Amino acid sequence: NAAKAPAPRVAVVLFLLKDKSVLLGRRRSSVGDSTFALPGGHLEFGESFEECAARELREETGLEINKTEFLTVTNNVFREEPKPCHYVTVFLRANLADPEQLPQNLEPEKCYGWDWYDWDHLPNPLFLPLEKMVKSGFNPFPDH
Ligand code: 8DG
Ligand code: MG
Ligand code: MG
Repeated sequence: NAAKAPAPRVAVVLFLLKDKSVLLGRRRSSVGDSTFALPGGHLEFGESFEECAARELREETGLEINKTEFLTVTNNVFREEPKPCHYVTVFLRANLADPEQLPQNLEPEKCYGWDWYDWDHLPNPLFLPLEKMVKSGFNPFPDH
């Protein structure tokens, strides 16, 4: 029944880079529960990828960014999750507008907390889309 078939959705997620670290939060969600993931969320009608990344990061952590750049896009089908879903996930990177600004856990019902993790010592388990990228050798830093 086509009317009931769920459609793929667009997600925008952000590698927020600070020195050799990235910002990750442990998810509280029906998708990838308790895994470490990037900040991000659903693209809203009319938004650019950059606007979406900045908005989601602000909503989730209070942080402000600059120098936002497109990195890549991946196709992610979550068949085995309690609520099966399909995301076309757009990955951007950015830097903190103010390197002194600290992340706040502004959506504690969706995240156990945010922290910086050294790229060479990422936590486990990573959210599957991120895990796949890391295993493939992907590196989000401009000068690696
Ligand atoms: P919103 O209501 O604020 O728009 O959405 P959200 O509650 O912030 O959604 P989300 O789960 O954080 O992100 C939407 C989807 O993006 C998520 O269900 C699957 C996909 N996604 C990936 N990789 C990542 C990632 O590393 N982090 C996040 N947050 N989402 C990701 O494919
Ligand atoms: Mg969100
Ligand atoms: Mg989110």
